[in-house]
Amino acid sequence: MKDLAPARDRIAELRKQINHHNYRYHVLDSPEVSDAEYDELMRELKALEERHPHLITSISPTQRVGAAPVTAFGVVRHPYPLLSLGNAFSRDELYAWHGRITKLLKGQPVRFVCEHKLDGLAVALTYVNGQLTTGATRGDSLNGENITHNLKTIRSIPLSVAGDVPPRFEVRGEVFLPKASFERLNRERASQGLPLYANPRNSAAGSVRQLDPRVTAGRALDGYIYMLGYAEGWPLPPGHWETLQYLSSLGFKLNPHNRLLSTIEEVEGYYEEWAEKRHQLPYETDGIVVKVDSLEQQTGLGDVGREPRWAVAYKFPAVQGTTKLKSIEISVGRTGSLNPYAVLEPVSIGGVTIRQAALHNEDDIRRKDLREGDSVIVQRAGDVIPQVVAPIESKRSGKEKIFSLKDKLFSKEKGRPVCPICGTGIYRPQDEVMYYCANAACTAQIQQRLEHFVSRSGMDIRGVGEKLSAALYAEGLVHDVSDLYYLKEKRADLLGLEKLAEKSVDNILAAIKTSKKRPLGRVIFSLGIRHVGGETAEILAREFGRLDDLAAASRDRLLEIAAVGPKITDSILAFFGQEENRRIIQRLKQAGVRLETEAATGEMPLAGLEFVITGRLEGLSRHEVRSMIKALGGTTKDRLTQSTSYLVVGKEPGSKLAHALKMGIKQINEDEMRRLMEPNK
Ligand code: 5U1
Repeated sequence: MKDLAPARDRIAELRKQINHHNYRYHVLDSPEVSDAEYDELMRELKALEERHPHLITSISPTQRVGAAPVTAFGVVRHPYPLLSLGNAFSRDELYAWHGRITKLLKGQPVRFVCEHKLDGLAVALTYVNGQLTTGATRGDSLNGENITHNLKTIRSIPLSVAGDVPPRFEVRGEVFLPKASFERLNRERASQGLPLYANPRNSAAGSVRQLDPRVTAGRALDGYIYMLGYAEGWPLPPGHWETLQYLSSLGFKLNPHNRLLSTIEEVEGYYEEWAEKRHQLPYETDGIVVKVDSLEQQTGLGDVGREPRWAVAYKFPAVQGTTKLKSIEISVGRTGSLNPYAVLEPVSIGGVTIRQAALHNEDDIRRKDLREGDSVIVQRAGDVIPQVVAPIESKRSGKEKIFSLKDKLFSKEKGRPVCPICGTGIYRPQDEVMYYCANAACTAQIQQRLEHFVSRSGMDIRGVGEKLSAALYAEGLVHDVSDLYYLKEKRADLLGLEKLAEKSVDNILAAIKTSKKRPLGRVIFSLGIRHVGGETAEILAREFGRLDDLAAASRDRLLEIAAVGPKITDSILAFFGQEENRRIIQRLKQAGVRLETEAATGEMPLAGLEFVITGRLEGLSRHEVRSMIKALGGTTKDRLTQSTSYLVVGKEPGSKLAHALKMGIKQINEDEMRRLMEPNK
């Protein structure tokens, strides 16, 4: 008989390590290894336990599914456990899974449903007599947290479903925070000195598990349903795919990229397609889920532990890695904020070399206890700026340096900390986490302000990007944003700049001219007033109607606006109190930039028009588009009807596009929508 001692010892060692990492991750929020390294340990343990099943105990980390529910929310007992998924980390493992199921199914033909595996929070929604009665997290698979009130704030979750529906049924899905909302949320949290969320998954969980549903409601969460949990006393369709179509017909939101495939080679093709394209998706995904379509075959295959045999998660290559934090440097933002960033020993993560990562503010660095010279876990999440997740404390030598922004920027010559670009003194406003350069004329600030002004979410001046705005400034053609509108007088100087030819110069001048008619909310946002983001700018535009009225507003008047607190008020007053800013606004006005809302000028170009939106728009959030349409006299709806005037089609459109084609509803893209928004000429 073979000696079992080595396997037993290795299993014990792996369990110890995994339990330690679970504790660091879930309890201390201070991981020492990347997700990929953790997965590797878990995989080795599972493989050993499969080979030696008599060594499995109920307290092995492999037997645990999810975390115990937080009782503050109330506990929901799931009538059927919410299973988790086994993983395949390579092509070989996918084929091994396929081999196992085809053997068990004795060579019967199998069809597969492929879906994206979202990095969010798994939820179960129960409907009784067509009404949403309970929404719960997975919890420990049998008992979840009751988060009904919070889930009800997510617009894509139907509160009721009509028609021929089972008297009691449960659907399961994933709630997530789209990447853009995740970045926005973290930016806001950084400016408020709050701890940042490490990834969209944590932020979705954090947003849904709020005791106050109003907080959840403010977080732009979304959700896809991925299966029917159960349907009491109801004949089920024979396959998962048809069940999904049925759920879609009831109004549940399904991922439009789900696909029904006939061979494992096609499954592999689906995986490869999305391994490549996943960074273009508006949400985070860490792999695909492959499910056997036939429910009869699913039942035949059954479960192993808490994982169904009939499904597997085929994971994309890791997006975390470990490297060295060489130093922490400081850049200057458009408001003069001094932004620390990490300079890393180059590391390849998911095929992209990462050299730098955002660090947000000094408090965040302290909270994470990041030190110059540390070994760190770095994460890349799609288009999101790479982040340093945590230091690996166990790898410290003692030579690592604790970071202090003031020490870093200390000038011996001047005897105090100074801006790294212009050498002017720095300051930290009361109750703020950021330090600022005190010189509004600092070169770095001006360049950043220009870049912000011309950006897509700003005045959207196509053709004037980062490089050209830097060149315009360096050549002395533009000193502040208002100079852009006088460039036509300097046409000859533009030729040759950044290799610009006649045609490009014409296009740029035309784009600058077009931008004169951007809605007032955009103009306010583009001015770069500290703490005034896109949404606040929209609110200010609606509230005041004219930039002059906003500039003249008193402290009391500003504080009357619900969304404007003392911090934003102070910042607005300081901005318009500066002579230089008033001069810039005067020049914008003289150049013909519209500084009033359409409502203020009586123009309502969208009056009487009804819009439905599908897919992701580039420069605007859904919320911004809706409020812009409303401000211009139009209405938005969630569903297509005969009275829909236009379907606005963004990137990755959903099933509405096909419906619009069938119903003969006109479709327009984002640019066409913007053109409609321009005032009647
Ligand atoms: N898309 C998708 N995600 N996901 C997660 N489908 C899906 N199915 C799951 C899980 C845990 O579980 C079932 C296969 C039971």
